[in-house]
Parts: sequence; C-alpha cells; structure tokens
Amino acid sequence: MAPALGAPAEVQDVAAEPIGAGLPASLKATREGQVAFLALDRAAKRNALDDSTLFGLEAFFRTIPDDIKVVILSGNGDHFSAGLDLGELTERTVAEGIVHSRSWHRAMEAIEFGPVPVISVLHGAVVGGGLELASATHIRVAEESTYFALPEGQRGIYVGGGASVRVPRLVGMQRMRDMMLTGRTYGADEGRILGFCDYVVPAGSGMEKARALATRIAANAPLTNFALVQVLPRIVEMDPASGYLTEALMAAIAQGDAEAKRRLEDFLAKRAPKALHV
Ligand code: 1HE
Repeated sequence: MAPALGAPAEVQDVAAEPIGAGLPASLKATREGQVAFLALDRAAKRNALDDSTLFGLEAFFRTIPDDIKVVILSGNGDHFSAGLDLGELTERTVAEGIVHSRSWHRAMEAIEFGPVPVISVLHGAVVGGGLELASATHIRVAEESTYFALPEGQRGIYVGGGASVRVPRLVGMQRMRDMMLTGRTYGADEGRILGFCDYVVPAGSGMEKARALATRIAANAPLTNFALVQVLPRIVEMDPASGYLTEALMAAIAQGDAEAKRRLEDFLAKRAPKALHV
C-alpha cells in the first residue's frame, strides 16, 4: 500500500519491537511507534561496511513500513563506521570494482531518496564509506568524539560510495580535495561549523537528541517532509527558472492538502504553536 501522505502524524510512546526480518547480523532494526531505529552492529570490525551490510542497508530502506515517519541510523561500539570493509577489496577486477561502486550508489540513494527523513547519530570514526553513509542521511547528530576523514588517499584508492557528489555539497570540493590529498581530519565542533554535521552533543547523548528531533519531524505534515527529502535537493540541482517553477508546483500541492488547511486554520484560530525561538 502506498504511504498515506495526507495522514496526520501521531507520535506514540510505545515499546520497541524488532523489524527488518532477513537483515544480516551486522544490522539491528527496531521500531518504537512511528520511528525506526537501524544500528550498524559490527563493532569488532569498527562497523566496516562489507557487502552483506551494504545490501542489508539498501533492503531496509527500500522496505520501510508505510507508517514509519523517521529513521534513526547509528553505530554500535566505539565508532560509527570505519568505512568500506578493506578485506573485501583486494580480489576485485576493474570491472567488478565499477559494479561494486554502483551497488554503493544504489544503497546510498535508497537512503537519501527513500520515503522518510533519516537522522544519523555519529560518534568516533566517521571515515571513508562511513562518511559517505552519513552524507546520505538528512540530519547528522555528532557526539563530541566524532571525527570525519577520507583515508582513501592513504589506502591508494578513491571514494566509491557517492562522496564525490555528496561531500562537496556539504563542505565544498576544495575541503574534500585537501582531506584526500593530505589525510586531514575534522572533529565534531569544527565539523558542525563546516557542514559535516548539524548538531554536536555530549558523549552518550546523541540518541536522546535524535529522538527529540525525530519527534518534531514526525509531527510535520507528511507532504512537507516529502518535499524536503524528494523535491528540495532536486530543485537545488536545477537551473533557477526550472527551480522556481518546481517550487511553485510543490508549494501549491502542499498548501492544497487537507493537512495544511487544518494547520493553517488552527493557527488563525490561535490553536497552533507560534514560531518562537527555542
Ligand atoms: C577493518 C576496517 C575496515 C577496522 N575494513 N576491517 N577505512 C579506513 O581506512 C579506516 C580503517 N580503520 C581504522 O583506521 C581504524 O580501525 C579505526 C581508526 C577506525 C579504529 O581504530 P581501532 O584501534 O579502534 O581499531 P583497529 O584495531 O584498527 O580495528 C579493529 C578491527 O577492525 C581489526 O580487525 P581484527 O580482526 O584485527 O580485530 C581491523 O582490521 C578491523 N577494521 N577498520 C576492514 N575499514 C565505497 S568506497 C569507500 C572507501 C573507503 O571507505 S576507504 C576507507 C576505509
């Protein structure tokens, strides 16, 4: 069944239940009400992303239950992710390398252009493919231990999971080039100023922050969230004239929806919260 885009969100306070039957052992998925939690669970290998984890990520994001409004992605252990599983790299031919990189692209696109906003909770190493994965999410919450790096240059390889496109959009091409040429890394605070992450929180409190953000996101009108995940990033890539036209179409679609009309009536009747600074 197609997701009910017009349905108002209800944020429920309910117990966790497992979801994602058939995922590999390196991924753990649960849901609490309208929020799904997906954790990388390969701490012994620093959540290095092997093929089975990558395919599991893609399968999870392609089969999110219709009533889920937000996904929170995290990593168990001391690091979010050490990137590509380097143990799987050595045997590939050039042709196999292209196919493999394209399989990363598919998985990352399933996240970035999936049905719902995805919040990543970062800590420790967010490096190489780990940064590519974080870059495909829509909001990044970094605990103070987080650091960002692209060690592909040191390994004698090149990024293959979409970093060439997504990382410059976050921090600029020159910063990415410097990171890969010199091995430069960035911590959480600097990373927030530069655009690697959106929030910095103390150690151990990333999940609490992500839950609070998820509650707010889940309470938005579904068409607003749809526009922010599916439409805004496309508009940014358009020529301005096409972008303005697409914006006008999306604006009219959103405001014509019953959910928007209800919220606007609530505001005019002084029943809605004000846009105060919080
Ligand atoms: C791994 C990987 C991995 C750890 N692939 N096995 N990514 C990198 O170049 C980063 C490589 N990893 C590291 O630099 C370090 O592991 C960390 C700084 C992340 C963490 O250090 P530490 O001291 O906590 O752990 P460790 O002792 O280095 O690693 C623990 C185990 O995880 C060890 O295995 P063990 O069997 O000897 O216990 C490591 O070999 C293993 N491990 N990272 C495979 N990445 C789509 S293109 C993307 C291209 C890239 O992502 S390239 C960047 C790869």
